Amino acid sequence: MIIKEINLRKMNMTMKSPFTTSFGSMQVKEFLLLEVTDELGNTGWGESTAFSAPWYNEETVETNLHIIKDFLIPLVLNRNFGHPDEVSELFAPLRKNNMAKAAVEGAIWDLYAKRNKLTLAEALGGTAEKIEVGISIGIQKSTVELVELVGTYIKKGYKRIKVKIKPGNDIEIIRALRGAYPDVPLMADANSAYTLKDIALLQQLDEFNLMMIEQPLASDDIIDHAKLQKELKTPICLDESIHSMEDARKAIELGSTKIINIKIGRVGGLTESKKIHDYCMDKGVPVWCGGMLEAGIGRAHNIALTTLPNFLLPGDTSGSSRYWEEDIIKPEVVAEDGYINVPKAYGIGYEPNLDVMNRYTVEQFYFKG
Ligand code: OSB
Ligand code: MG
Repeated sequence: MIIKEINLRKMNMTMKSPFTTSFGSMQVKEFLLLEVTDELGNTGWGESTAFSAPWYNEETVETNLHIIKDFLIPLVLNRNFGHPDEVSELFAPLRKNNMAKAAVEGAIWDLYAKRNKLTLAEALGGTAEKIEVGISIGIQKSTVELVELVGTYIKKGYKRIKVKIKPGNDIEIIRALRGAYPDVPLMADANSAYTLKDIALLQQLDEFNLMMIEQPLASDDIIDHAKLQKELKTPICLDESIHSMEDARKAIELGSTKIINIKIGRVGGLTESKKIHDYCMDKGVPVWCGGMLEAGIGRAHNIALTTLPNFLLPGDTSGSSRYWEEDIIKPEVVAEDGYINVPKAYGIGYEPNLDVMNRYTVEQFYFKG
């Protein structure tokens, strides 16, 4: 499989509503899309999950553009790959920039699956025909509005509700949600908003029977999380702190986390995601698939990954219509009663909707081998 052409697009789409975390609010989503073509004319698609500004991690759309154009594309163009696992090996000498690497690697995984007449799920070794999904809800203007909004998503059948918390916006909202919905599978994501000074406060969450608390402490920490976990009944799930299977191993060995959120971009691609999945499965640590407010291409990759057997908890991969007026794939991703059916078509299983895609493309770069 020789990579002969790459088309890189910079996209700009606006979400239906702003998404607010402990860092701030976003509604406009800029991101990169990649289409790779092999010597036989097969194609594969990848999406970068870096945001416009470096608040979730250090990468941005512009740093990804630089790394992809100036370092990654020169490595893959004209190269003959036997298997997509070779891509992350090839990228290993370049430090970090995981979201940039994952976008290129993801496109090559899709290409490989299509060329070999496999679904991406099959190429990864996944078997589930449908996946259970939850929803991640940003910080709202008031607790009353949040409780009402959560109610609408429970009615739609989502299998797990995640809400964002931050200091001053935590115990009260969880108490209100538990009061209104005593039995719903509920969890909270802090996006690193707390420190060990908040142990007593975080212990108050223990009475609400949360499935987990996601990334309560610093994005680069695994030591303090281990201290915190010893003081909490609620399981800790790490998101921002995990960039590789080695990070997962260390965090699990230290007792910093009992559950891992796998995001393909954050860990540098599907090959590393699978390694984390396999390691966690061996250790009896459940994983779930996180989200980065993806458009259709990235969402399709998340669905394929989630078919692996240790994705035991519902992830953040909701239907397209939860984010977008119109998505860039056809058909769009549909979540019904908390399930997404895994597509049967080869590769990511969805076609690019070129009309829609072109309308939201602000810049294109073409590379030929
Ligand atoms: O921490 O999981 C997170 C969105 C942007 C950045 C970080 C996170 C999130 C979400 C939303 O929680 C997940 C989604 O719906 O795609
Ligand atoms: Mg998170």
